[in-house]
Amino acid sequence: MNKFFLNLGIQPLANNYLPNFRIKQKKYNLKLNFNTKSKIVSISKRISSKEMFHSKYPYRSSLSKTMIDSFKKISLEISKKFNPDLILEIGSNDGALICNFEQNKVIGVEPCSNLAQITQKKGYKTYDKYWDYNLSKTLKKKFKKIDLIYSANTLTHISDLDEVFRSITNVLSNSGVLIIEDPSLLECIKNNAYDQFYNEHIYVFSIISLKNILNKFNLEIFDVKNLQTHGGSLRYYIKRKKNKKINISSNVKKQIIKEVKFGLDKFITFKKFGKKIEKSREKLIKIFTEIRKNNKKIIGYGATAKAATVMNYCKINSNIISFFIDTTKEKTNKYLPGTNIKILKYHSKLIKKNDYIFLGAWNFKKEIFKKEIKFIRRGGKFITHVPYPRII
Ligand code: DWN
Repeated sequence: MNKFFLNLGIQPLANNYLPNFRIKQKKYNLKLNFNTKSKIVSISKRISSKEMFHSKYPYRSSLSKTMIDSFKKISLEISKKFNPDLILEIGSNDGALICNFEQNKVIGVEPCSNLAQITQKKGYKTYDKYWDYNLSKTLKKKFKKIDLIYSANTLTHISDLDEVFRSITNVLSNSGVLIIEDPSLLECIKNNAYDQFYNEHIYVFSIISLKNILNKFNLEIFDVKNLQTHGGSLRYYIKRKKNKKINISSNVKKQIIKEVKFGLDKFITFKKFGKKIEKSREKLIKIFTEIRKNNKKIIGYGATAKAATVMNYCKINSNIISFFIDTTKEKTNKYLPGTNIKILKYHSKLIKKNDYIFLGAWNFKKEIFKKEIKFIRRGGKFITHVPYPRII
């Protein structure tokens, strides 16, 4: 049974950057549910994949050093630990992971054709298709044996999880390994990171909920790692249950215990989270209003899907935040979805003139602080809402 615990208000599609804020855009009521049986947290309104992931999708995973480094590290680990003959990446984006492998060792699947083209041009076999059973049949016919499947920040974006895993089990070899990584529900709830919930993030997994889903497909988690990426993610290492050659690490039990201790299997935890988020909103609005009362300027750093979610939930407009800066070409000179706040191309000069910067990309805080050391040294301040609204 799905039980409602938080209403994040009327939201646009979080990656729908428009050249004019007056253009009418699709909006929906963003509500979060906890399923008391499967323990999965999901958003109530599902938007079709075609509307979200298309030939103009703006998000590029290779635009941050943190992500490049993380993908490099896991690529080395994959080669060293599993030495696969053929790797499949589901949701290869602009190739931040697959570019670490030789072209004949890896296949990408990326439905956003603008992104798929980037890796196709570099000689990587990339299917610009949605991950589904039909595609898995095509791959099985063509490649016979895929011994490693990797997918980061993608499977939680697909509504039909049964089809996702049925298709994976269709192509994964018997001794094959599936590695998936996504934001950790535990970290989201602990850090009050409510902006991890928006139209693209249909689910936010915990190990408890993922285990329940995998069970149906005779898959099991044999290891799990906590990552710093995207504000705290989990990387799950998965195999077929019948493959007894791989031992189950004690990390799996430890993570389950951690989540149960925190109450991720109980509705009351999410109910309390919902109340905390309403307070978080009030506090953030208060911080912004007081700064503006003193005629100080605030800009936003990182026009993320998360920032769009926060701005729309808190009903913040350009009277509060003058503009956002971002390095993504596809986002600049457009507006943060659902707001009249313009996004300007990142330039250090734009930072200098301001007093406060709201961290839209709070998940890259370390990387950004390092880059903006001059702003910090001359007394510039950052504002964040994670784990609670404050000025840094
Ligand atoms: O799952 C998803 C993740 C992985 O990425 C998607 N549903 C959509 C997207 O979410 P997001 O927009 O919240 O992602 P990021 O990775 O937090 O976006 C960072 C943004 O900040 C990018 O637009 C690039 C920008 N940026 C910047 O301008 N300067 C980032 C850094 C580190 C910088 O120095």
